[in-house]
Amino acid sequence: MIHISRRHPGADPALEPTPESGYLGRRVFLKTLGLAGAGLAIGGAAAGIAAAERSASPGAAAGGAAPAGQVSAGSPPRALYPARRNPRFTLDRPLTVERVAATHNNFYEFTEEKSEVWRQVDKFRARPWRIEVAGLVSQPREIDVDDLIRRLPSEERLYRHRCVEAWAMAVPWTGVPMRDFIRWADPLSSAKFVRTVSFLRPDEAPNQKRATWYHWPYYEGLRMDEAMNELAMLVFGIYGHDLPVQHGAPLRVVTPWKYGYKSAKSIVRFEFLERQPPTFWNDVAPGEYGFLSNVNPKVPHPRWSQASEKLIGTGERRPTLPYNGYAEWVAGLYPKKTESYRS
Ligand SMILES: Nc1nc2c(c(=O)[nH]1)N[C@H]1C(S)=C(S)[C@@H](COP(=O)(O)O)O[C@H]1N2
Ligand SMILES: [Mo]
Repeated sequence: MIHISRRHPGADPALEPTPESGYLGRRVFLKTLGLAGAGLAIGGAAAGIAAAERSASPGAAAGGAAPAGQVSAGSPPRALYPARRNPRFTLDRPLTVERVAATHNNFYEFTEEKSEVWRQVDKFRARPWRIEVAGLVSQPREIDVDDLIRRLPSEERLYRHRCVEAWAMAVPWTGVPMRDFIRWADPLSSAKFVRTVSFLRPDEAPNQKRATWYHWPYYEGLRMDEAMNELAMLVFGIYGHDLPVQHGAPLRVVTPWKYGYKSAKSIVRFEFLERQPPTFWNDVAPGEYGFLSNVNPKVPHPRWSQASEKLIGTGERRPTLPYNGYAEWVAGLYPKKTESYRS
């Protein structure tokens, strides 16, 4: 965010992405030991599980159907991949090459260096993972991320992604419409905003330990009408398998009409609020990053133009589209014409 004029090292064909951490691999390992679903305390078992994950073949780790009997009690086993592709969302550009997207990331909890994030995630454990629902809801609760995912209707969508730094990509996300999650969460009518809080684990994310001048954990938020918009997604997969850590495993927000920093990764808590919450980047640099942060070619960042964007991988330049090309879905949310990313 702070750094703009870097080359785009994600385009370097010599880079190989990290193998996706395979929760299926881990589950298969637990099942082999007869421990699946036994609710074992992690601790001593962690090293063995991590080793099993590392040795799981990329094929085994690449998602696919959860074998019957390996989902938590109470959730019907359901194949998550391939998810039905929603034909309403088409692209005006080719998909970004998977390896390019997986090696060019903003994830400041690990490092500020985009080309290095994927190399710094080995200690991070995306499962087991609890999601907390708090604030103005009929009943605050906590749920295992896989339980949550299996309760909601999932689909694949091809979306553009536009970082405020003017790089862009186009990827196939697998996830659930955020509005279905919100209906499940059952907020009170007084809730006008939903705030997301990302993980805080300095021992697993090197920059949380090192860069203590940031206000960890990462916190973001949306207005309720934005979160209820058809476009807003909670994403758990990409390119037909679970998110690798660098893309925000196990669960992240995706709001394609907004600059990328609104799409918070690795979320542990959703809070429903009456008032607009502070956000991480706005607190870091209030003059540069606002709450709404809608993609707008006409409003330059104070330090660079937003008129065009550069596609990672190919380096192609394209004109920036209002709302990143999604005006049809969201322009009605913002009656004031001159609304800017700082408003
Ligand atoms: N928790 C967290 N979420 C985050 C970020 C971050 O640093 N931490 N960076 C944001 C920014 S600036 C962008 S552009 C996107 C990048 O997503 P990607 O790496 O999957 O392309 O994640 C967003 N979500
Ligand atoms: Mo970004």
